[in-house]
Amino acid sequence: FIYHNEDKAQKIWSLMQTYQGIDQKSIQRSIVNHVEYTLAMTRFNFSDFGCYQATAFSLRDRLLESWNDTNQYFTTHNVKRVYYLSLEFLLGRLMQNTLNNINMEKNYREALMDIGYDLERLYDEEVDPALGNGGLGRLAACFLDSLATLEVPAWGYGIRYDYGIFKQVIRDGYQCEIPDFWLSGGNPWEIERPEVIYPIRFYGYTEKYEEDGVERAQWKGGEIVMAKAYDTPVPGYNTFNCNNLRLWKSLPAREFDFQSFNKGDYLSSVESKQRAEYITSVLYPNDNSEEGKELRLKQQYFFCSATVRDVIRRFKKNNSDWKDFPNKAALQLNDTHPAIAAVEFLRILIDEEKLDWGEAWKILHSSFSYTNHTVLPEALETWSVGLINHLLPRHMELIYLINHFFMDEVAKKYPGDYQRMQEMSLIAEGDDKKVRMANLCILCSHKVNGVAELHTKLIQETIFKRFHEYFPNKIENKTNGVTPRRWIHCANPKLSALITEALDDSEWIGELERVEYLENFAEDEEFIQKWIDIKKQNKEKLAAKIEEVVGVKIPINALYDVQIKRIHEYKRQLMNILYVIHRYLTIKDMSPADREKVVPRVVIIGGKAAPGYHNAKAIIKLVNGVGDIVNNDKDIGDTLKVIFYPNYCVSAAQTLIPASELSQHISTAGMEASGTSNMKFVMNGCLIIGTMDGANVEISEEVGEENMFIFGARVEEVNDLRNRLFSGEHKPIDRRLQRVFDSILSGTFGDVSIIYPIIHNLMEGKDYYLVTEDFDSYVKAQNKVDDTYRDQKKWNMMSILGVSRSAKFSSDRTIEEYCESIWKVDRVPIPTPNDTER
Ligand code: GPK
Repeated sequence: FIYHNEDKAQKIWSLMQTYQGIDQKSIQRSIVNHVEYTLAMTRFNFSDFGCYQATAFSLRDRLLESWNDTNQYFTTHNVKRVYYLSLEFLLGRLMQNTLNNINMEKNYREALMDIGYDLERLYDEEVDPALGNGGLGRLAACFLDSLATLEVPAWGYGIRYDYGIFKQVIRDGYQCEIPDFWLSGGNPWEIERPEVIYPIRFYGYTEKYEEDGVERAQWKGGEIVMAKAYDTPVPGYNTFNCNNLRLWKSLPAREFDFQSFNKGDYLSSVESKQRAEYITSVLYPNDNSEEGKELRLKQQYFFCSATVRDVIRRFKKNNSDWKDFPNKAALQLNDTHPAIAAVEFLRILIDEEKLDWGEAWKILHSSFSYTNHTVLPEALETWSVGLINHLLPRHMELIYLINHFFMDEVAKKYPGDYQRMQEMSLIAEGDDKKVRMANLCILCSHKVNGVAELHTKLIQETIFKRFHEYFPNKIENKTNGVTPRRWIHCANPKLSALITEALDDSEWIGELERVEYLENFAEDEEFIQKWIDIKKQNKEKLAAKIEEVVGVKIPINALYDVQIKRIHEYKRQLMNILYVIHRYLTIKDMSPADREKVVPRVVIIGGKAAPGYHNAKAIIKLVNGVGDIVNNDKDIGDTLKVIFYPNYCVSAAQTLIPASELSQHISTAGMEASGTSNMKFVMNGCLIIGTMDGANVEISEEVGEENMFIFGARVEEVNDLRNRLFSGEHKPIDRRLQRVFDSILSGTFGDVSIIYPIIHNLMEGKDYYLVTEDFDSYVKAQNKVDDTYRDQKKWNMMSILGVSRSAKFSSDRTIEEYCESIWKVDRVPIPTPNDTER
């Protein structure tokens, strides 16, 4: 809206209190105003939850100031922007992170204290927004923090699911899933944008017509659903820049279905409208596997179409030449989930903007790029041609066209090599033809990346081998990272303060390279003592939490050994619990005097299983069964405790990681693309027991193999070992492991029936994940853990060295690399309002 009348513009300007004040009175007034005017509660008596909400609204006000200034600035300077498209953003709670990023935690704590509220308690009032499954979604959230911190103009785009990842509760040792309607208490962080709304088409048909001698196509008919935008401001650390996360919600189109209305079927016409809202209702709870449901494809197209339209609208506001598009926008596909965005973009350029194929393809190809997160075949998305054709008929035509041109090229380069053509085709032939979404993404992108060095090498040499030969400069590595703001500074404030004290300033929070200097303290007795004290306090906090949620009292003077991640056979939580049983049986055999010499351990395992993943659920049941027996065994006492930590989520991680001393990253080599929690643990002074897989390899390069507990088959050995096992040539089962199997199968740890098939397979050599193969070397590594822990000085030195050498794993480093070699975008710091304006 433009004020044509200067006078009115002046008046409005003078009405605005330009920026919120940062003094105590202003903070308090803003909070209390929100209590009364936004929440309509009485300002004389409001609950912790009310106070949390009002505080969040007062923070949102501040974020909106910088959000508006940032976007205004980006628009007037017509800068290049990054668009991160992801079906998942696992944000975690926002209040503490916001306060720290805008450097207001102290001011707010004191202002709240002064009116009788404890900020730390308010943090616990916040729901944990969990619009993601695991690593992939959390990576997107860390990237948002780093993008804003590095002052890169960037927006995240995704879906505003009504239901995030389910809540896990354990009943009789079994996982139960409870729907997570996270919006029931309202969401003070978001801004609804009723004016940012796009119609999205499904089904229908394509119509061909001729225009100026050119054959054109148009997609028509079908049904229309509306996409409405909800924005969440994303403040950077120590900058006035504020980026945006735009999430789409589906709504019915406004027009009424007069057909059924006339038939007098009013209620059923409302019902059919309601189906529109269903699209964004729930996040699919699968991690590293696809389900192939039509509704999921609808979600993908729905959010991609709205996003592409929004991006194009923003581009057109300032630009008139399509050739400039790649200089103004970089679209990153987080896995293949948003792959259809590329086809939608092409469709708009060709059918609506009337560009010719060559031009459109070039623009698409120079602005899109794609990240692969897994080599697991069950996670590589394919969609049946029939389904795409039904839901998105024009897109299916375009996919065939893309494939047609590409296959022509391949045929020219490799005449007669039909095998190669078949492998590289976008279409997997067969009774039920499928579109291979990864192939589509590779073709449409100028860059493709893996998420750790080993993983990138594997995709180059295995699943994308043909593409790597064909486009030798396309596939490159971008090792993952995590944000030190959330994962050190917020999660472990005591450690953060100690680092700041040692380095004599806090700049390391924005430049993690600076922690290198901590190396000088690795043998400093006084420093080590402080280091130990902090870990102890974090362990006490965790122990209290575990007593509260699980009802088990755990000792403080034990080694806290933690494995927290989605439950998956390749991650081998099973190997962990089999070892725990071995440890239990060993301690049971000991004399009381020998038991005294055992290093006491608390083993904590946490993670959700996809609701349909039976083997993963069986493993959860076994862990709970072992806990029940071990934790109540008088012979064992405090030498071993086994905890299944229920409902593992971002906020649980923020308590668990700072309290951990040993963490397990024990996937079969070659199967974990990167892992990101391994990085968080190292940053919190935790040692790693792990295989040479994913980012563990690079962690060992940085911190030194001598400062980790590395074991197990290497990636080059896995195929041979597996073949040998499956051909029946396996060695006899390790006798310790056999004893563990016997004790499980005799019912020591509860119901045998659901775990039986898994154990039975292992005994038969049907051991795809090499649990039996790696067991011996795992036990040896565990023994080394115990020996090292006995030497507390050594242990803590390793811990300090780990932190001081963790800088590579900051997502700031990762994002800098993406900016440099994939997105070609610059930092754009926006001017900071000076204090007189405040
Ligand atoms: C990979 F393919 C997938 C998936 O569907 N979900 C998911 O979380 C993870 N991932 C990998 O398993 C991790 O190794 C990796 O660190 C993470 O993505 C981020 O790249």
